[in-house]
Amino acid sequence: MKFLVVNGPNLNLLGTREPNIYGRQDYNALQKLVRDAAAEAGVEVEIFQSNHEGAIVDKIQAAMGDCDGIVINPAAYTHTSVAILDALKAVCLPAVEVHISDVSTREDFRQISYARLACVKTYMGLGFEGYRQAILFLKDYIEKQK
Ligand code: CA2
Repeated sequence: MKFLVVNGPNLNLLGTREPNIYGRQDYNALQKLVRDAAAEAGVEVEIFQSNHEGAIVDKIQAAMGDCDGIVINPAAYTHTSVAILDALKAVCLPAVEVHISDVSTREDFRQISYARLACVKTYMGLGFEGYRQAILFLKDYIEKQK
């Protein structure tokens, strides 16, 4: 079983600013947590980060036939991107949405999530741990579908 983990714009800068919201750990630490969680779940993982909406759409499309599920933190594109929503719907792969912060308690403009409409579950406000839980949940979810 193989999962694609997608991270959207500016998440490559984790650990450099806003530690009160996103913590002090950097993007390398996040990638390590994701790889460790995948090993724990016994799944293969590919991690992708981009600051470009079209590149994220291309990567989601490329997952069709190559991956069994997607974990996605679309970052700011969560709140704006119908293109990412459509790509998630088009590939028909189970997807889980992750946010490091608890977007439900933040600004009004963060209250809409387009990506969520194509996701089977959302984890938010758990810091990096949300990615681990998403990977474990997705493995379980896919096995139950069989
Ligand atoms: O909480 C999350 O994971 C978010 O997806 C993070 C996005 C934000 O736009 C979403 O509303 C919630 C922002 C990621 C920006 O990451 C930064 C990294 C370093 C310094 C500042 C921001």
